[in-house]
Amino acid sequence: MPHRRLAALMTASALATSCAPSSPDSDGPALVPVPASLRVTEGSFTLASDARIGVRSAEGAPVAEELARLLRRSTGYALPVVREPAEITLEVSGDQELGREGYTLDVTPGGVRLAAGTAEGVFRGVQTLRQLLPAAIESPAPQPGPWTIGGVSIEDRPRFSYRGVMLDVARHFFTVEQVKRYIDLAASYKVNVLHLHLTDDQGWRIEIRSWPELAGDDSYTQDDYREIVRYAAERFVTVVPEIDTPGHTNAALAAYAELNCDGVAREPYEGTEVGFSSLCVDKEVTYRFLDDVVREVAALTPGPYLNLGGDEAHSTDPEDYEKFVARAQQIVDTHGKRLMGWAEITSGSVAQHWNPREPDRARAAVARGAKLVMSPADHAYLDMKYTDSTEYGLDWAGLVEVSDSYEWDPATVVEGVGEQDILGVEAPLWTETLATSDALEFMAYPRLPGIAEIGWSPAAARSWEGYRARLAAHGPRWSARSVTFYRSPEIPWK
Ligand code: TNX
Repeated sequence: MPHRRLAALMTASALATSCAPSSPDSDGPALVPVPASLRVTEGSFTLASDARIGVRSAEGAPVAEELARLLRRSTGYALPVVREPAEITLEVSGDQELGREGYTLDVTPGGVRLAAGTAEGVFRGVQTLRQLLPAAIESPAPQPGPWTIGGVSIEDRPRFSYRGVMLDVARHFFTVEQVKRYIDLAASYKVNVLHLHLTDDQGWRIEIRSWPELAGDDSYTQDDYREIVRYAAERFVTVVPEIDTPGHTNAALAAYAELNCDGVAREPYEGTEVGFSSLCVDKEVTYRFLDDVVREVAALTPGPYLNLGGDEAHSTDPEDYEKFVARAQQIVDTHGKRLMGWAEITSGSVAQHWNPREPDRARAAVARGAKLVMSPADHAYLDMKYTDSTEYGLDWAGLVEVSDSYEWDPATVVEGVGEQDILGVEAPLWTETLATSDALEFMAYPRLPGIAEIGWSPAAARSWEGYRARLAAHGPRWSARSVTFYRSPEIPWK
């Protein structure tokens, strides 16, 4: 190995230089999100066929098993999980120093040591470890290797606690299997929230037992939804269910005549217009309906948030809108959840900034004490076309090339809204024009990893030049996972 021989010949001063702090953004391995701190160290580690994965705590064992399952597929090695230190050691220390999601990762010729205060932190670190290994590690079938990782010492923790993706399963329905794949890919980039847009004018996609006509054929049973929640939780991803109200409700208004002010059921809708539907604010049945829906969805949802949408209620009188939201807030409180909604919502703990033309709404939400999730459509909307010849997508917020999706910062995008007002970021994927997993992936990759990095990495640690070089190395990883992605000319693909 020329590398080893070279290392042996190195003088002390050369060694000192090679161990000096380097910039995680441009030197060293192509990690996305870029870690808070990374130092390239001497030597390398090669995973051998008799390697073991060691984990002492019961808490870390499921993460170790998941890592083993992943590495076994592409290496073909046995990789037993043992309850003692081994070639790859995962450690859950209980230490709070790096927060709930922070971790340290050290690769030396002797082995890999990944430590965190929680199993969640170890899981985030495992995503880094995957990216340190050659791209072929992502293959579903055995590959030749060698499985070598350069020496590195990483200390990492997120900038924001909420790093979400939103999937619109209402405009087009996606099966449990399709959602699982979307979760899996996003979790590789340390995304920790899946916001599911479950209802809209075009469809109601979750079974509500007390209102059985809401959900049609293409929808989740309550067991399906539980399975999504369980699968997400295994990856330390929290599901935030959204039941959009009082607008975006044509599907409910078509299923139940009594929900309409005029008592006449609406026709089902398959178009892409927004803003034409509204629940009937003055009818008591509206709140019985909402209470039933929130009760059932809350009972299925372990996460703290319940999202009631609130966007584009152009057919709801503004005074009625306020009345409705106040009642909705009470209902969500009663069922033990925190209300979340789009920036229009006039109550709730968390509001989501989305419309670049309406920064006032974001400022108003902060003024009434809400935290913000930042999803400015001209940067973070994965359904915007990349260029005017992109096959899928919309362009109402402009064309969003990879650089546009990456070059912004949550703490400066809305004047008057700063770091302390922000819970995190989210990349929404609306599906008016998207009907297949290939289409979802084409729009999400490569933009989703950039939004994940904006949510995770310190602002000072990232730059477009560093990012595009690192991102290039992810193309082969996506190919190994059969991900359809957009080969943006902005990225020097490997
Ligand atoms: C605006 S973003 C919407 C959605 C559309 C999306 C398309 C938001 C809160 N409302 O209803 O699907 O634009 O980009």
